[in-house]
Amino acid sequence: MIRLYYVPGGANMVVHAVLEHIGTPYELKPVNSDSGETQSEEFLELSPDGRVPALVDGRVIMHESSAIAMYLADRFSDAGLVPDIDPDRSRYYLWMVLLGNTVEEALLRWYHPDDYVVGAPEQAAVKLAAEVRLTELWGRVDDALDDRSYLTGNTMTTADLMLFMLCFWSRRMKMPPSRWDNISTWLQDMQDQECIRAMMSQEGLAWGFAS
Ligand SMILES: N[C@@H](CCC(=O)N[C@@H](CS)C(=O)NCC(=O)O)C(=O)O
Repeated sequence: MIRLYYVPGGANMVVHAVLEHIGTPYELKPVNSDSGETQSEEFLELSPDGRVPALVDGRVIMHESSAIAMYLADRFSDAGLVPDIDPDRSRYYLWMVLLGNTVEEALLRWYHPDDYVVGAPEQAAVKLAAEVRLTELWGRVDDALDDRSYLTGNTMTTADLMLFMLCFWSRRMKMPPSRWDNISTWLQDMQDQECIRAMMSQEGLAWGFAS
């Protein structure tokens, strides 16, 4: 059976929502990052950076949320999480990579500036720069939602589930993504999606949850 290693509210959220949407049986395995479990020899074999999510699917062992989400969406293609007609498909690749390596990276700088620079003033500057960058990126996401209901077209894909996780992480920032009109409308729809509701409830999360 597929096994997903997670911490509540971690980068596993997108993978968890994908699994819920697909409806295949899977097992959730909690990992305690505070007790150092993510740095254990056993876990590092699954995820060499010592980070969640990690996924085991038979002989397949993966880390990196966007890569795992795309793998599962392809493996269970009947679930309809990957658009198969261009230009939606081209937008899907663009957003999965941009969300995973640019938006998520800016958020990690905001949450963990100590991973990037030493010293309190330097860390405050990294955080501020991350907020500025995110403000620009939310504007681009909002533009993409201007003439379509979802990020890549008119059906929900893995890219929307990835974006939802990143919006959730950003909800307490000075300029949360919900300030943008199209994102706000999209967020209301996404919060009602069955797979999002199931993932949030199983991870003990709510939109007002302070992490
Ligand atoms: N780029 C990675 C980021 C993963 C990541 O930063 N995970 C955090 C939780 S959001 C983590 O595992 N932190 C626990 C730790 O560092 O011990 C991904 O998207 O999978």
